[in-house]
Amino acid sequence: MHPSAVDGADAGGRRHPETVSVVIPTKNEAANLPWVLERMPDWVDEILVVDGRSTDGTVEVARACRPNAVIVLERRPGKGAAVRAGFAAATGDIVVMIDADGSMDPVEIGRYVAAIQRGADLAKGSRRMAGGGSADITALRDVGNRALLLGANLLLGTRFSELCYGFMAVRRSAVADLHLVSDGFEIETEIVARAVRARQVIAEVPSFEYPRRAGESNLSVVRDGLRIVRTLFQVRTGIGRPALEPAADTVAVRGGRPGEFGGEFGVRTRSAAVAAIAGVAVAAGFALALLSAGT
Ligand SMILES: Nc1nc2c(ncn2[C@@H]2O[C@H](COP(=O)(O)OP(=O)(O)O)[C@@H](O)[C@H]2O)c(=O)[nH]1
Ligand SMILES: [Mg+2]
Repeated sequence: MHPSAVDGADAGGRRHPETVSVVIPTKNEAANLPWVLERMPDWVDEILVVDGRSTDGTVEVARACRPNAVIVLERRPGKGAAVRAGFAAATGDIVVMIDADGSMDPVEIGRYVAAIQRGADLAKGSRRMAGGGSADITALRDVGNRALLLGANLLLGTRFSELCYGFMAVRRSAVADLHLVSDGFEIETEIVARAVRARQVIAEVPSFEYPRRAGESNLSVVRDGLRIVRTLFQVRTGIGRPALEPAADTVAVRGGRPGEFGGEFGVRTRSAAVAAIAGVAVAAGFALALLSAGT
């Protein structure tokens, strides 16, 4: 449990301190996982390593570093499938997801947990707000990310500073309302988009992204970028995905600076027609961004 819960500073007024689970998707991360596990705050209650059939001994390394880590073997391939399996297996009140490649520092986990304890259902990391940053992002990814962020904000009627970043925390009791179905790297976008549609309270917290410590990224900018566009469009329109309740007129989204949420603002969501036009614009914008970046 997070120290603030021990102090009785739990903003929700809950009587029991809340427990924290950390879900780590891994695909051949034996060289990086020890760094991540060593830097895990000691108040984390449960660590779940969701392995994608690694062939480099990742599971053995996890067991050696943390004998009591829960090892979940992914049934279908993909980071999204792994994250969903981790969420399903986690038992903590608050569930944090973090990459295993050393690009995200577990020391930051306290920020995410604190945001949930202050009332957010979803706390999402942002490299683009004060106190955050990236030493990892390539020019191509930066352009693609900006295009997707712009599109997501247009489609969802939000003002997020970040979209495609996998350091997040959720209140476990709110996960079922998201009806997540993604198998791939579009999972992060799906979590955010569905949280907006489910009118959950969303907080952004600053995060610094380091270079992957060893090995290569599993992400393909074009393939996964297009999956993200499709996910945004599907979640927004309900076409091609399990339907959600129609979104209400307004969603509450909270931005924030380190140590606070900042102002809360209600944002009107747009009509389906505007969303469809925005969707086409997003796809075109993303394609143009990729072309101009020279792929
Ligand atoms: N279980 C599982 N984990 C995956 C899979 N693909 C990627 N990951 C993990 O997801 C995290 C992010 O993947 P990474 O390749 O670093 O993508 P990037 O950060 O977007 O470049 C890392 O911890 C990977 O090991 C997969 O198919 N299955
Ligand atoms: Mg990475």
